[in-house]
Formats: sequence, structure tokens, C-alpha cells
Amino acid sequence: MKFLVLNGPNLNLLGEREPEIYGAKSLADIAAECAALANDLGCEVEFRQSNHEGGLVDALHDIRHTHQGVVINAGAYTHTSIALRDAISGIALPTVELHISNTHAREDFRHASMLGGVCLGIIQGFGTAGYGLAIRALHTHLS
Ligand code: CA2
Repeated sequence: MKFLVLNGPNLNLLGEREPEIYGAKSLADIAAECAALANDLGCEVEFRQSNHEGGLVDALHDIRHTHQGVVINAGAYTHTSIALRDAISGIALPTVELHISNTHAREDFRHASMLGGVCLGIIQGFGTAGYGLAIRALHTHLS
């Protein structure tokens, strides 16, 4: 079982700024934790990040025949991107929408998600531990 963990714009800056919202871990730290968890669960994760909407769409298309599920933290594109929504429904793989922060406890413009309606479920507000929760959710769903 192989999953894509896909990260959107600005998440490459994790650990550098706004630790009160996003925690102290870098994206590389989170990638290492996801790999260790996948090893424990007997599955595999590919961890990617792009600052570009089209790069995220391409990453989803690339894995449609090789992976069995997706965890996506699309960052701010969550709230705006119909292209990403169409890509998620187009590849027809179980997908978990993930956010480090609780977007409903933040500004109004973060309350809407273009993606949630085509995802298996949404995990948010549990800090960077949410990545592991999302991988476990996918693994349970597919087992
Ligand atoms: O809570 C999340 O995971 C978000 O997807 C993060 C996005 C935000 O636009 C979403 O509304 C919620 C922003 C990621 C920006 O990450 C930074 C990390 C460090 C410093 C600056 C930005």
C-alpha cells in the first residue's frame, strides 16, 4: 500500500516562522515521522511539496495508477482551488484533507474548503501530529 502525502504553498517554511500556529517541526522532520509510521504500518509514503497549483495537480495525476491513497495539506489553495478539487475527484483515490491548524478557529476566509466535499474525510487542528492521524485513517480505510 502506497500513499502520497502532498503539501501546498508555504509549507516548506514550517519550523521557521509562526510556531504558535504551525509548531516547531520542519517539513523534513514531518516527512521522517511519516516514513517511520509507514514502516510500522507496513506501508509506504511518498512525501512531496509544491508552491504551485499546477505542480500539485501534476503530482496527483502522476500517482493515479501507482498509489492507493492521498493525504493533502493544500495550504491556502484549499480555500480557492477548483482545479485541485477536480484533480482529487478525477484520480478517484481515497483522499484525506489535512490542516495543521483548526481553520474554523481562524479568519473567515479559511472556513471554506473547495476540497472537503470530494475527500474521504478531514483532519485538522491537531498540529503536525495530524499527518500521522491522516496516514492511519487511510490505512484503516483501505485495510
Ligand atoms: O493549517 C494548515 O495546515 C493550513 O493548511 C496552512 C496554510 C493555510 O493557508 C491554511 O489556511 C491552513 C498556510 C501554510 C503556511 O505555512 C507557513 C509555515 C511557516 C511560516 C509561514 C507559513
